[in-house]
Amino acid sequence: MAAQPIVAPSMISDPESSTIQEEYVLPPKDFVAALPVREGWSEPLVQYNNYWFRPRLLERILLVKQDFVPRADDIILATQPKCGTTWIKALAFTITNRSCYGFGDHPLLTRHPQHVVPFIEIPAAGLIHTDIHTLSSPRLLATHVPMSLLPPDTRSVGCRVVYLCRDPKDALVSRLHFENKAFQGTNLSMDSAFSMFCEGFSPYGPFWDHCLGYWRESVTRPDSVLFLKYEEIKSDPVNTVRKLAKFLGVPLTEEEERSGVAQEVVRLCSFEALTNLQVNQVGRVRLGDNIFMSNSVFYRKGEVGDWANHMSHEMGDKLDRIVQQKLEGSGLVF
Ligand code: PAP
Repeated sequence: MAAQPIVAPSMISDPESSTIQEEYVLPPKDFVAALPVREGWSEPLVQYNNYWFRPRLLERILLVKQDFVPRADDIILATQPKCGTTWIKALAFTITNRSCYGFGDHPLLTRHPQHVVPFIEIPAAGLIHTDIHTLSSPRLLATHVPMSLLPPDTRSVGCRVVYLCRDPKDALVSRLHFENKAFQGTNLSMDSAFSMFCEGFSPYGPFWDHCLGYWRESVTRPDSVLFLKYEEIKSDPVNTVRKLAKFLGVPLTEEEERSGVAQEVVRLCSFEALTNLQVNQVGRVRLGDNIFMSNSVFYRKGEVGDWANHMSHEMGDKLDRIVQQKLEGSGLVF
């Protein structure tokens, strides 16, 4: 892709932190190359406006911030990686398209959830190149971008955003497994991943700031931003489907309630059902021009509390204390 200049105001403020950082008018590659860099994860990360990113992805994020034209009826599924992106993609896709497909011949029986909802900032996500600008409305899109780096017009035009977060301990364990499995040659230990994560150094981290940005937005604009937790969906998936359908403007009808549509959606999108399908066991997900991940890498255990099998209770308590302190006064708790 040809480098394009980032035309941006010289100073921007980040609502998720007190950081004020200068933005330069430079081609993204050069701009990103000049940012602070730190090693530790499968690839060095660069820091921009308080957050840590893979350099190539940050280039994309900067371009998207400039080029993405949001539409009022866009639905954006926002997550930090490993917090349930695959699941929320499956649920939102099934809910919003339920008038088009029956459960017997549903696209999710033959397509990976990552393929049916494209990422805004990751080009060609999915098997086929997906140009999100040519998708018909209403578009269902996904992003890992922090609230402060979403194109500002997503707020002004009133796009609906569903944010899904997860207990940071489980998100960290999931991240560690993903890094070691998906990126050849990576062999990170729990100890080193833990200390980096606790310092706020992780892809798209600090974890807590990412959550806080969307949390605050959901408090001030509850009609536009729905804040969900992985654990809540696990404990009451049927109610989550109802809540999601209502928020997305397609509430379940009485007839649908009677015929158990919410239960069907939950079943189709469940970890057990998806991992039993061949499409989720073999093949690859395209996540960028030359980046492929095996379809199965997005499924591991799909459980709440698996952290206890991978870190000590002292570590768990320490991370809880850090997160509690960072979220203090916000009303958000894990
Ligand atoms: P991404 O953000 O990189 O796209 P994401 O889907 O958030 O990936 O992360 C995968 C996690 O979601 C895995 O968690 P685990 O490592 O703790 O097991 C994966 O198992 C879980 N997951 C994927 N699909 C589902 C599902 N249908 N229900 C519940 N959890 C799921």
